[in-house]
Amino acid sequence: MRRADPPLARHPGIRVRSGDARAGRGLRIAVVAARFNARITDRLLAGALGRLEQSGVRGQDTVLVVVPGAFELPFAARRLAGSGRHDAVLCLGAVIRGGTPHFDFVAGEAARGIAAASEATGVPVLFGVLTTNTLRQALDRSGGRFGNRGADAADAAVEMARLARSLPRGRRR
Ligand code: INI
Repeated sequence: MRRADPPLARHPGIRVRSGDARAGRGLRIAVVAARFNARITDRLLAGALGRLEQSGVRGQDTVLVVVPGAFELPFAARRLAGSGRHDAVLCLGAVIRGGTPHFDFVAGEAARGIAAASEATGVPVLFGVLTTNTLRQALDRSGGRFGNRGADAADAAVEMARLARSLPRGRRR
């Protein structure tokens, strides 16, 4: 737990649990990618798959599911997370604001549904969905000057999958 090391130095009795984003070997990760705005989501996907490979996740342990748009991400995420076959589900999409309220419905439902899929299954479901005002902003965040949110979400998937394996499961309600 690198970032919190200084505060912990004063509390030596505290046990820390955190996941290591570089420890992907042996993890089974499902990736769900939206086709809408494919120019952007292809870049997010390339970033995510590259980062998963770098972290040690094997190709045979990775499943890719493609859905039409961000609105459909929660459906696939819920099925995959509930299957018991994946340690984490990584959702990738790009919602770019147009001139109508459509953006708010698609982005809002994607976020709500992805969180609900994780809550319902106890499996980490990651939000690698760009919500931007312009195409330029989306390009900047999908392998441009502000990094690649797909790769960032892949790091978070590995970290959370590792953390999930180390945390107590608790009683079922
Ligand atoms: N889907 C996206 O992934 N991004 C968008 O920006 C978008 N916009 O703007 O319309 C979008 N719409 C499609 C939506 O996700 C569903 O696929 C469609 O409504 C069918 O349910």
